[in-house]
Amino acid sequence: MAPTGSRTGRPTLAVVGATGAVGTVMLQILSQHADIWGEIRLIASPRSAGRKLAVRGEEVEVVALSEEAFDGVHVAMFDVPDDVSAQWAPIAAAKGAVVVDNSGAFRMDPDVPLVVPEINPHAARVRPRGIISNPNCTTLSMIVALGALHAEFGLRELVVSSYQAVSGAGRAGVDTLRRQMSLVAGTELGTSPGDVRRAVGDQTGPFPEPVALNVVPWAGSLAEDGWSSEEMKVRNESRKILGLPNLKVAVTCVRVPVVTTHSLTVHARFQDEVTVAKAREILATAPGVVLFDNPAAGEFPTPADVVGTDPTWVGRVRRALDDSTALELFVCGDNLRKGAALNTAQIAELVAAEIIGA
Ligand code: 2RA
Repeated sequence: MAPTGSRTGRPTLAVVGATGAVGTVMLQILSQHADIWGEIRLIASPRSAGRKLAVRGEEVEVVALSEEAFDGVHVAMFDVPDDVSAQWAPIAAAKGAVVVDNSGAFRMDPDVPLVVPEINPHAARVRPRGIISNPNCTTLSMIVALGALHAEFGLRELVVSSYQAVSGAGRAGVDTLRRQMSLVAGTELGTSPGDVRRAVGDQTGPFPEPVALNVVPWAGSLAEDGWSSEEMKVRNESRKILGLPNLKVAVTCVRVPVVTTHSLTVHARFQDEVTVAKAREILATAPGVVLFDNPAAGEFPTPADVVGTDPTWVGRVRRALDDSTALELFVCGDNLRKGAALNTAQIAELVAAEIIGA
């Protein structure tokens, strides 16, 4: 085993970005999961240094991001903007930490594995740069269910629409929705063109349009030919995780007035004929997936019930009417948990098991 954690002989974990929306959930998850870590060091921008945050029932003081902050760290979970990860993840790795990074900085780097423990846990062991990437929350909100179906039927094509929660855009996204909701609550707005826009004003936060009483067909930045960066992430990451470099993928990303939990409609076409009975059997038994699908009883997943839970929830399972090789699904996943903090923690736990067993 590599050098051990200073307090208990177990690996030392650093949480970089501990004060953000995802960092907060990371600390909750670390407090709920089996206590495998020695020291848990909380790292954030110098602005947050000195704050105390609760983890494992103890108050821990946040230290400022610096090279020394990684002294003796075995595993570092990063949830910071792309440019901060691009600069600091290699520094942490050079100091001997295995970095599990939730930014977009390294996801498509061929020398950085992109890992979902239910699908490709083996990939986490091959990390030439000492960095493992965590997928984007939109990809993660559907990919566990699709990985299970792919293993049985052989995936050929995906056509996806997302219904993304505002917390995907961080605390600013949540603050924006709450502020706009307070401005439109109890009014008759939403009945004439532009009335919502006039009520909420120019402060649309991280979104290009008002999000209260609205849906916004946009997430991320402008990529080539009218696609958004978010849509390209879902395509490229799905291909990499599933090991299907030529998978056909068409995605439209939409922001909806939901605080937390991304939803997606998925049209998935496979190599062979599918049956709903077999698909249901796979989804009902796949690790990390809950099948909740009884429309006759009004039972299907919705963000209001899925938020705060770990699994990928699947409902509305149907065979395509015009293609016996395709399934239609409605999928929900908490974008801050499995979509970010949970998957990152699961990868870190895989690495810890490797370190402890070495
Ligand atoms: C979003 N998927 O929902 C992004 C965050 N990573 O905006």
